[in-house]
Amino acid sequence: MTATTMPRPVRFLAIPALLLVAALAPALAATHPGQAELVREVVRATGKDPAVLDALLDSAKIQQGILDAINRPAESKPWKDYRPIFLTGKRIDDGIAFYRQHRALLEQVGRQYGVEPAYIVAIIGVETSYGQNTGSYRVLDALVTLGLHYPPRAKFFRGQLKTLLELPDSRLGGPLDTLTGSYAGAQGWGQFMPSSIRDFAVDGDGDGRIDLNNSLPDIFASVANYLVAHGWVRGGPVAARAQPDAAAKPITVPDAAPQWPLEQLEAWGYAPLQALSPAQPSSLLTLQGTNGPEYWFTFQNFYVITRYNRSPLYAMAVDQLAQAIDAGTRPADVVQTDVGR
Ligand SMILES: [Ca+2]
Repeated sequence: MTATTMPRPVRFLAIPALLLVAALAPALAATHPGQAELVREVVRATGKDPAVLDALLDSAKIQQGILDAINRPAESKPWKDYRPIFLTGKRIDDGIAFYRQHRALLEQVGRQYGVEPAYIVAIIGVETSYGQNTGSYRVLDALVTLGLHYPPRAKFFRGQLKTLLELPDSRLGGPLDTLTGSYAGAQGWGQFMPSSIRDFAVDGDGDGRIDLNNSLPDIFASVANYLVAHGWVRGGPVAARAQPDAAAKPITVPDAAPQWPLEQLEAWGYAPLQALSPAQPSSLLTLQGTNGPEYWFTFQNFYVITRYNRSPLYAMAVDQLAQAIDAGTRPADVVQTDVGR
């Protein structure tokens, strides 16, 4: 389906009919199903001009490519196939170069928020290859297509569309109808959805605006703030290899939230390969590695990364990319052997 197949509002009417048209205007003006109600809600919440909102929504095009993208079967690659996509030599080298180029700002933001800067860089690296690929879909098209024309996900995406329309101009990187992003409407170097822009984006450079496409201070501070707001522990471990013994108890967990003190997992037959506090709240993750199953202890900060993207493989890729970037940017006199990696 394309926008040209949608019913269009009647443009020409005899003058005597104008009063009647005025009475029916909201119903006739709606280009998209549910548009009138959505505009009413945004006006109620913000006092924005309904004519401006309607004009924005009228301009939104349903994009088949967006519907195709969301309908693609969810990726269920094993770790051995997922890892090579993100842990490429180029992505690691680019991350090291990026860190070196922006070291002062990254380390200042890292100190301010209590987030190791290599993790800020790694998230930006996995999301958009350090800002090189922030997405070319018009955000308005993406969220109108998924929010108003795709019932299976309408609840979530209509909410994101409503939030986008409610955001003050100072929280958008430019005029709303020019914004681009992923097929799901995520924007900027860190791929923030509108609700994340509303709740977690910050004005790092203090110019009174938040620009997640053009201001590195805003981008770095927003990613750091997102992590902190979801419980990042300054200096805390993320993940560490576990070595099961022959009688190790099989463990499945509902998500990556820490479930047990590390010593409980040890008692069940999983030995750490590096020094870790026995009381450290932990969970256990099993991955299909190149050489068979890999067992990992995961900790609070791993869980926090899964708040950015629910996939544990994503969180593991971010952790390993961050480790590689950290190893490549650490001052030479403090280089240590990272046991177990
Ligand atoms: Ca700013």
